[in-house]
Parts: sequence; C-alpha cells; structure tokens
Amino acid sequence: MRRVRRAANRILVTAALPYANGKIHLGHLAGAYLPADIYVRYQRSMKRDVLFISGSDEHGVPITISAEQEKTTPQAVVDRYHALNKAAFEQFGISFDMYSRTSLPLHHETAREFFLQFHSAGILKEKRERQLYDEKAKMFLPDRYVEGTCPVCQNPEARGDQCERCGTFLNPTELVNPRSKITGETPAVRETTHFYFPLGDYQQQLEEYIKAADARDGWKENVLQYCRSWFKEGLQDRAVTRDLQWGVKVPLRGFEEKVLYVWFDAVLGYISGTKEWAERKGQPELWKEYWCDPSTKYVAFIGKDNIVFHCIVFPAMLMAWNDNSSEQYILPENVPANEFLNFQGQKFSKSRGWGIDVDEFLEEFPPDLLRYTLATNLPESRDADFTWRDFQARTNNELADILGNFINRSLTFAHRTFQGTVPPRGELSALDKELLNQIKAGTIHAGELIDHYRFRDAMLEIMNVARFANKYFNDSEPWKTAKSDPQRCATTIHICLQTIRSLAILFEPILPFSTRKIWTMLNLSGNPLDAGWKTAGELALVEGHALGQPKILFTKIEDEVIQKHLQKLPPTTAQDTSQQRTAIKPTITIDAFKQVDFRIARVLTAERVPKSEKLLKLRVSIGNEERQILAGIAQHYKPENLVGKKIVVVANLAPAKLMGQESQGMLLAASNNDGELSVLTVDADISEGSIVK
Ligand code: B3M
Ligand code: ZN
Repeated sequence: MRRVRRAANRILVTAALPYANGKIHLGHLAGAYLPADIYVRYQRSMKRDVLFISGSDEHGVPITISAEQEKTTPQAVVDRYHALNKAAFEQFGISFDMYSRTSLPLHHETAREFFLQFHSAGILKEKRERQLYDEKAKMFLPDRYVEGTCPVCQNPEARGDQCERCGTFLNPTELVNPRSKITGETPAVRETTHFYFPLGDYQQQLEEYIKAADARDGWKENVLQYCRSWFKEGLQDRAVTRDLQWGVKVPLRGFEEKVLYVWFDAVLGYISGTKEWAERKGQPELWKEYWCDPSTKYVAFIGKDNIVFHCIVFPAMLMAWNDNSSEQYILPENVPANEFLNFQGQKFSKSRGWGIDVDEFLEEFPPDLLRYTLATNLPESRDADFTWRDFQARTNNELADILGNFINRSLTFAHRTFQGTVPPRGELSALDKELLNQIKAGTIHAGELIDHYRFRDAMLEIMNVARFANKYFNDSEPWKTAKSDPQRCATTIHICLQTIRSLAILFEPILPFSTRKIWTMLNLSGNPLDAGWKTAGELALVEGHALGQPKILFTKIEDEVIQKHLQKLPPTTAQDTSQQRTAIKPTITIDAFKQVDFRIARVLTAERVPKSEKLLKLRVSIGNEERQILAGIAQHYKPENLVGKKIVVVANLAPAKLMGQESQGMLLAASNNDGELSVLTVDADISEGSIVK
C-alpha cells in the first residue's frame, strides 16, 4: 500500500511514563526511550518543531507494593525514584523537553476533568460488582495484589490484570486459584461499586482509526497484530476506579474512598506534562498547539506490554472527550512499540539480580557506547539480546576501529601535514566523488529509515558511511601522495575533514556526546544539531579553517572488564542455560557473513597433542593448501576415526597458538548441554577446498 505520510512540521513525541518505583534498566531504554530520542533528535536536526514529553507514573499498585516492601510511604517512594530516573535519563542523553510527574496537582486536575466530563456526559457505567477482598488485610484487592493461574495458558504466576506469559488481559476474579499478594491467603469475594468505561462502544471507531493511521504512517506489524487480536475478542467495559487510597481521588460524593485506575490517569500524564512544559515556558496555552491542532503529528513510543493502553484505551478516551467538547484532541498517528530486550539470553529480573541498571552502567562506561550498542540491536520486530561481548565488539570494532580511527587519523594527518588547517580542494577523483555520493545517499536513506521508525537499519546505514570513509582513507594512501602528489593529498584530506563534519551530523541522534566532541575537534561553533541534517552532504568547511586538537573519542574495552561483568552474573540454572543457548545473536549483514571463509577440508592425519587431554592436532587439505588445525575434540573422537573425513573449516581465521603449537584455522563442531559433540562432516562427493556458503 502506498503511504501518504503526513508531512508534519510540528511533532509531538511521548515516551511511556515509567513507574517511579524502580530504576531504569537497559531493557527500558531499548524499548521506548532510545528510539524516541533518536527520532526526536533527528526531527530537531531536520528543523521540525518537535516536543518530547515523558515523566514518572507515580500512581498505581506497583508503587504501593514498593512502599510496603520498603516500609515507607508511596510519596517517599516516588520522590526518590523520580529523582533517580530523571537523572539517569539525563545522563544517558535522553533529551526530554519535559519529564513531569503524575503526582502534581496539575495532573490530578487534568485527570479529574476527563473523568467528570465522561461522568456528566453519561458515558461511564456504574456497576455493582464482586471483587476479591482480603479478610486478613481488611481491604479490596486491586488487580496487582492478586496472583493465580492464567485461565488461558495455565501460567501459575499470572497477575490479576494480565498474564505476562500469554499477554491475556485478565480480571482478578478470572484467575484460577487466586491468592492475595499481601497475606498469601485465598481472597473472599465481596461487592463494591465502580465506574466502567464502555470500550466496546468505540470498537468500530477504533478499528477505523488504526486502519487509517496505518495507511498514512505505516504501523509496525507487531503492534497491528496485538490490536487485531483484541478487536477479534471484542472490547469489553473496563473499570476506571479502584478501592485504594493512593492515586487521583474520584471527585464525586460517596466515592471518597476510591481513586481513578492508574492507567486512566497515566495516559493523561502526557497531556498534563505538556501543560506543565507550557506553564514553565510562561505560555500556559501553548500545550494546545501540540494536542489540539490537527496538523500536529503525534507519535507515542512504548514497549509492547503497553500496546493496548496506547492503541485502544487512550484513543477511546480521547474520542469520548472529543464527542463531548469543542476542544478536540489529536490521536496518536503512530505507536511504534518495541518488543523486549533480554540480557545475556534471559529476561531482566530485579529479584534475581539479572541485568544492569542504567546508572550503574554509566558509572563505568560513557553513555554513547551504550546508546550505540543498543541502537544497533533494538528489539524492533522481535525480542533482542544485550550481551557484554556484543557491547565490547561494537565498541572496539565499530566505534573505535572505524569511526574513531577515521576521525583520528584524518585530523592527525591534517595537523602533521597541513599545519592543522583545512587544505585546499583540487579536482575531485572518482573515489572522492564516490565518497561524497555515499554521504549524500546515506543522509537521505538514513533519514527515511528514521522517519519510518527503523532505527537499527538507520544506524547500519550511518556506520556504513563511516566504514566507507575509513576505507577511502586507506585506498587514497595520503601518506604516499603527500610526497608524490601534494595536491592530491590535500584534496584527500580536505574530503576527509568534510566527511568528519558530515558524520558528526549523521551520528548526532545516536552519539550526542561524542559528536559534540567531534565538533570541537573541528573547531566549529554551535553543535551538529544546529548545523542540521540537510547540510550533512555539503562541503561546509572552508579552506584554511583552523582545526582543533584531535582527542581519542572511544577507548577500547579490555577483555578483563567484560570478564569481570560476566563473573558478576548470578549462576544460571540448567533451564537458563538452554535459554541462553537458544538466544540468537544480533543480526549481521550478509557482507559480514561473507567475511568468513568456510571451506571443505579433508583430514589427512590426526594425533593427540602431548600433555593435553582435550586437543587433537589435525593436518587437513583445503585443495591446494595444507593446514595444521588444533581442535578441542580429543574427548570425543579417536584420531584414527577422523582421518579421511571431509569437514568444514574456517580458512581465514587469524592463527592462534595452543599448547605451544600453531592452529591455522578452526573446524566446525556442535555440542549440546550434556557434553555430546559432533564435528560437522559433508558427503564425500564435495571436493576439498570448496566454498561453504
Ligand atoms: N507506567 C507501565 C510501565 O512503566 C506504565 C506506563 C504508563 S504510560 C502512560 O511499563
Ligand atoms: Zn496466560
């Protein structure tokens, strides 16, 4: 389908309001905040008017549960975590225009205003209903205070509001064998009165809305699928009040002991947060330009567990409001929800100490390293995995060896050979032109990808420009032309310096700290955002411009550092290990795969390595060459049984020394948990030296 994307010059971006009862971890960042920030920074660079709102979700049962656990008040809990999370986001470079909080009076007023409008318009249904009551604790149990078996998938640890395993939306009374999370008792059933929002009345309108927004802006398939399944089940009335003390009080006589359901008020936090932003700016009405002007495009970034509230509940609330007011809210034009990020093959788990919080991470590593690794591995269409090894590899092999290296060698060269100035540009060679074309094309393509919420691919595209630039430096051999053809050398370095400026602009959304340092090294005023995305392809540095001093941008991460973190992880159970084995590594390009040279090899001889229990020494033929390969398979194969076999080897692996002997390659083998191992072999009619692909 052809998309008619709204060419919005005013964009409202929100990112889910995290509960202020715990710290932000890497999974949160990859789910909503980093993609939102990349999007926002790019839009700012495109000189679009973009407003970025988030804040703390300070109500709801998770907060009161934390307060009970920590033996303190809900207010103390949210005060602490709001401050911690706000600081962590800042340190990570998330560029919110406003990080608000839902405990503010302005927010309470906004939420009550919506509730009262719905109430007086007769939209809400009052229902007397049966609810779970904990007789020992003497209180009605909110959804999250109840656990039990999921009626759909039999998960024994389903929550009262939703089963995390199968995603089914639940009422606590639907759980099989419910138990109170406060006392562990089986709750009783009692009657209470609550207000319900008739979600079903809006189903048709919602389906049409999502269809139209998808046609214009291209919704993600995972998001559409969730929505379709809810529509298929049919939308039900949802209770919007709760028997609780902590939250937005229900503003009606006789309901003083009740508060609004946390999700009813939380989504309105985007609106009240925008109001707070406008008030702080001294233009209290300005929020309406973002919420009530149909030419504004609204994009809501979230993680997949929040899809129903953003694609169904919130839009339905706005529709209901719009039906009864002259003030008309816009609806999300897109809800680009991400799947989950795992950590070393498993779910982040606070209780098991599995994962790492952002503040802890940033005590040790600069934010840009983490931003880059996460961005290249966002769970955009399926769950992804953060591993320490990948973090090390991305930092060392990409940021340091490609981007950092290119910038450093170019600037160093300019200082050594051209007195630290931009040398004059002569006639352009084919290679010069190719690099400039790559930059221009990369700028356009990466921009389009970001506009389509494809941040991973955009990052690949941008890193490929840097990769090409690094290769350009090598292929142009300025260290040779410096003597043989000084004018050519000047042109090469001129192009390199222009490219550094381009890369600073293109990498700004992902490396906001480092790109500002690059800007300083180029001795440019302002920052790469001010310069703007559209100028990335321009040759903006003037001849003779005096450069700043080159500094190391990215320091490599040593093995010991990674080892230390791996050792800190809690021990894994057998089940965990099998999960870990099945976790798929981050996506690589076909080009990356093609760098590995797999060949068919015939085993000529095989013998044990003296004093080693594990190693066998093989002599193999890969066609016109013989190799010695050491492999840790002595406990699985008798040497004589391998002779004559055709196996698969990596022929271009850097040689390594094992037990004092050189290994000139590696053979492929597979093993499973209980220690079985098998060397990969092929049918005998494939000749040795053949390429495996
Ligand atoms: N606080 C759930 C979460 O942190 C919830 C999001 C609210 S967005 C309006 O995942
Ligand atoms: Zn389930």
